[in-house]
Amino acid sequence: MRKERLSEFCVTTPIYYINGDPHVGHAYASIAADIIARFKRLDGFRVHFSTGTDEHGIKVARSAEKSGMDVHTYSDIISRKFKDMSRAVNLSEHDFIRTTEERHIRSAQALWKMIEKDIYKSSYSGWYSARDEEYVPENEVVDGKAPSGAPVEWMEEESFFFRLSSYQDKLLELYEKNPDFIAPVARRNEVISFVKSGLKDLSISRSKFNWGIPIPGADGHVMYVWIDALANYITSLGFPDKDVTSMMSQCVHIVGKEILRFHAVYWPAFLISAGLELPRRIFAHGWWTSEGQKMSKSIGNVVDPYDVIKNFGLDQLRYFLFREVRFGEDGDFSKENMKNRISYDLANDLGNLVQRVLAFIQKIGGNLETNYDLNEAEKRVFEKSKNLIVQMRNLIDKQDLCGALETIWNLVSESNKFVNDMKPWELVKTDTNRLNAVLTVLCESIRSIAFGIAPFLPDTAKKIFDFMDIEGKSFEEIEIRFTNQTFEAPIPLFPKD
Ligand code: ME8
Repeated sequence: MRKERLSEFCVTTPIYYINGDPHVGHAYASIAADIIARFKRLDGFRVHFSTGTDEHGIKVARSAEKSGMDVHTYSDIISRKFKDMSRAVNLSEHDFIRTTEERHIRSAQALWKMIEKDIYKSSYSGWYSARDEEYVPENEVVDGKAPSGAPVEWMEEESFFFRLSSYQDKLLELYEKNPDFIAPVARRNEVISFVKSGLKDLSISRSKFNWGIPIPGADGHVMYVWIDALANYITSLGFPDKDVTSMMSQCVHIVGKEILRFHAVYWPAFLISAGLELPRRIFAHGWWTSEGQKMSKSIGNVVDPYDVIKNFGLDQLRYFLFREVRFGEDGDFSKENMKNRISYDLANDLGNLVQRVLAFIQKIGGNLETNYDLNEAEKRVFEKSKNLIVQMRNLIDKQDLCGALETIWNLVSESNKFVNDMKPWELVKTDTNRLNAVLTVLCESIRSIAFGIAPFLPDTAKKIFDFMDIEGKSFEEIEIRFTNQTFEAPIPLFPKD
């Protein structure tokens, strides 16, 4: 029975700078959040899933200037490209937020008011990296460059500061009391040592520059782009008009490792200062290189998700990104590896299992009887199928997306082996009872597999659901046993050319 009130869950992607076109790195973070959102929805949760674009700041203003467009037109055009990418990679987001929207400006300003007790005015002078949108401490600048390799420039201006230094102990206590607040563990340790090394107050406004959210009551000052950007998460939940406490407490922020500090240090400090609820977890994922090199426009090796989808297929991309590399680690995007994954894991293992079993059932006219006892071998596969979602639940809650795929493919392999061992094409001539048992177990396994892959490969799962005449709307359907089922003749899921 469905629960009266659904449990809540929230997952977010970083909001992307609109200083260039979307590439596979952006698609990666977005698809990760989508997989988690889809899994939770199938598992009966009420899910809030947001993504969007980060449109203020020097970097965007300069890109607009370079393009020759006014910054509003420029923002509309590039933000649209990110929205189109969301469609192209089949995101199921509820909200695509733009930081130039009125609701967000109101929200960021309301947040500012709530942290005002920790804000003071002074002046700033130091090195700024526009590419990272970050001040760089003097001792980290080498040969005019930030640690990220981005050039820095000298800035001097009147600025508001946030008393970050007074949050050092509170943050360390937060990490201590909530060991899962930052994941993976190695990244958590990095954040803890950064905070232990001492926090300086943070400059959170700009006065030499106006492409940003105006600071309430301080003419000539706009918000530092990161305080503006981080506020997107609460804007999306309806702040300041709605109470965001319960969704925030269940919120997992998926971010790239390079922006973990903003999310795991500055963001909780702002939220504590405002008296708002903290998210449940910040998960930092790794970076993709392309054919062994950093993706860069000048090298010309930036992976365009549209090209990959055109050449290999969307579900193929969604599978590859999360099977090839453990989520949290860095990976290399290689076409050769992608071809292999598609050929072995998708076509040979999954495609073949579905094809051989469902085509066989269709050939013998379906109508499987279910009045038999399962023998040991049959029970093993049957139990494994039943446990698949339980195992996945645990892994998805740890954002172990690769582990979840491995678990599914374990069942795919075991099911293929079961077909080879049981030889239904011989049983059809010798033992109808056993044949029914074997085929029913295989249907259970394919159905569980279809549910398991649904968050990762939604189109492929839908095809299997259609072959088997299943709705595929909730994991609860796995509890319904097959009786007298007939099937459509399946078309190959991953045709080889
Ligand atoms: O940092 N590999 O935006 P951004 C993997 N606006 N992931 C990659 C990647 C790659 N090569 N390149 C980008 C910002 N990403 C801020 C965020 S959030 C409140 C504000 C992904 O356009 C990764 O998730 O630079 C990274 O964190 C995100 O895109 C950064 O996008």
